[in-house]
Amino acid sequence: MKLRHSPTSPFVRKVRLAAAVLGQALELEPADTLDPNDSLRQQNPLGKIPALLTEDGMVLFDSPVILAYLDQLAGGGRIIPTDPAARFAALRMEALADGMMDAGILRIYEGRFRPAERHEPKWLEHQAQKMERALDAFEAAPPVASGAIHVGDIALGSALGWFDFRFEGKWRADRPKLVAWFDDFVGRCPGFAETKPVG
Ligand SMILES: N[C@@H](CCC(=O)N[C@@H](CS)C(=O)NCC(=O)O)C(=O)O
Repeated sequence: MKLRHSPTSPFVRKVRLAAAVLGQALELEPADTLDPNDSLRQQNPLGKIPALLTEDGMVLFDSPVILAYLDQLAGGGRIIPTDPAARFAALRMEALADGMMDAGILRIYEGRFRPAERHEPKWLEHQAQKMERALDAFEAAPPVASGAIHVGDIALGSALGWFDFRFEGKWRADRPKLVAWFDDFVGRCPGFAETKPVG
C-alpha cells in the first residue's frame, strides 16, 4: 500500500499511527497539494492528503475511511471497536479530534494563502474558538488512558502532537488531565516517535 503524504500533516500521521498499531507496512510517496501537476489530484479530486493507494487498485480518502479500511484489513474490531457503545464513543472522539485539526489547518492556511494585511481576525478567532471548545471538552471528560488504542485515541494523539508543532503547545495551559492522557499515549502508541512532524 502506498500513502500519498507530507511529513507535517496530522491527518497523514493518523494513518501512519494506525498502520503502526496494526503492524501494517506503508510505502510513503510524497505529495505536493499545491502542485496542479501532481498526480494527487487525479487520485483524490479534492487534492488532499492522506490518500491511500491499496494493493487492489483503489484510492481511499479521507483519514476516517482509510482507518476503517486498515482495520478491516486487519480482521476488523482492532482499532474500531465492535461493541456499539464503544464504537460510537471512539468514532465521536475521532470526529472531535479531526474537527480540531480542521480548525487548526484553516488557521494555518489563512497565514499561508493571504498576506498578513488581509488576514481576517474574525475568521481566525472563529476557528481558534472551535479548537478551544474541543480541547476543553476533552479536558472535562478525558479519554480513559488504558486499553486497546482505537481511532479516537489515534486522532487525538495526532491532533495534540500537531498543536505542539504548529501552535507552540499552548493547548497544555490549564489542561492537566489532557496533558496526562497525552503523555501516557505518547509512551504506549507504536510509531509515535517515528512520525513526529518535521519541517
Ligand atoms: N478530512 C480530511 C482532511 C485532510 C486534510 O485537510 N489534509 C490537508 C493536509 S493536513 C490537505 O491535504 N490540504 C490541502 C488542501 O486542502 O488543498 C481527512 O481526514 O483526511
